[in-house]
Amino acid sequence: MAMTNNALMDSAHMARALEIAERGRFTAKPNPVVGCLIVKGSTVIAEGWHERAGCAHAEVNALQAAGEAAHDAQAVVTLEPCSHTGRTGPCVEALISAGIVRVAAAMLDPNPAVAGKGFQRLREAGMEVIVGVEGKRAAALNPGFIQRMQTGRPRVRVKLAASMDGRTAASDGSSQWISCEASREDVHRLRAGSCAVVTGMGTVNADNPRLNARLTESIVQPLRVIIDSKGQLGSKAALFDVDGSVLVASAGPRRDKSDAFDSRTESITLPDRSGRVDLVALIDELGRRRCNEVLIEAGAGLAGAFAAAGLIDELLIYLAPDLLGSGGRGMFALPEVVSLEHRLRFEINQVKQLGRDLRVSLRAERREA
Ligand code: AOF
Ligand code: ZN
Repeated sequence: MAMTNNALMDSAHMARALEIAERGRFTAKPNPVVGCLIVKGSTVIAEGWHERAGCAHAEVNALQAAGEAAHDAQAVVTLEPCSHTGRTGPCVEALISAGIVRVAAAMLDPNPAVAGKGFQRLREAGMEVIVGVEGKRAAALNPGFIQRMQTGRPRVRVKLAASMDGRTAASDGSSQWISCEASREDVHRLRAGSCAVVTGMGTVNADNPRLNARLTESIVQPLRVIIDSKGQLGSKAALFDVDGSVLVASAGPRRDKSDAFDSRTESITLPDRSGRVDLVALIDELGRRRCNEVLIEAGAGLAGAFAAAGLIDELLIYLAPDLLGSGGRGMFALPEVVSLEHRLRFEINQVKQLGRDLRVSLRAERREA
């Protein structure tokens, strides 16, 4: 069926609302990114987006920019306007009192505190409400938020950098830098868009990373999580040289009890039956801490453990067009995979060239029901 003029206009406006929502990518977490336009006919009167959790929502920012002109206008918004009083007041009431007559929204807010109640309130107030404009694209803006709201668990992404022959280090252990500048900057964008970045003690000992996101844009830094089963992490690690919180997950007491962490570091104990950190319990804990996107940046041991536990939603592999030879370190320790029938199956989601590297995005193969 051909799209009506209204539908075409809604789609065009929504494309712009989706674009401005992206501006909150590194700062809105753990809230979703949201964009909103106030329009009259084909004219955009004002734009707003959600910049920071705890601050004004997209609709309120757009209404404020529109001022009196919002009267009799329409709102185009990438997410259902909220009906609850959280850290800020309900957007539906702001839209109603500003005199908005029609709302075109991309999708329902999966937050159970809203989930349809926003649309209901707008309709009760006599507004025309259209839902589903560019819905797929809007859902793709906030996959981690949607997953956490629906399941309590964050979206888990594992990132690895390797040579074309799948080695993460040469046989002497040297690994800096396998990937090119463009890939490394991309990883900083991944970190900046994540609520938590997770690594293991193997990586801390080998690379002494800071694990923060280093870009020129304004960033709410991710929580840095260290999986330290044996309680070996020392307070002199480079992690502690930069701003941002650290969560240390271990399976038992710390080795050196005299070496205290500073006040922005929290320790938790989550042992599994074999004396290692229980990864499922850790991911659940990060969900409780309102993490939408969790990025795992680890070596073969931990990456293999996440894969074997079936915890990976997306695998991002940065491949440099170089060979490091079969003596180099592999990407996943998977001792359970001894035969082809045990292989862990993924499917290709996206392939992109970054500088001289390839970034391959994989997701777990969907099993047919
Ligand atoms: C909107 N517009 O721009 C955003 C919404 O803690 P609060 O008060 O900021 O509320 C956060 C919740 O509000 C969040 O979980 C989601 O359901 C919704 N986000 N809603 O109408 C926005 N960011
Ligand atoms: Zn709101």
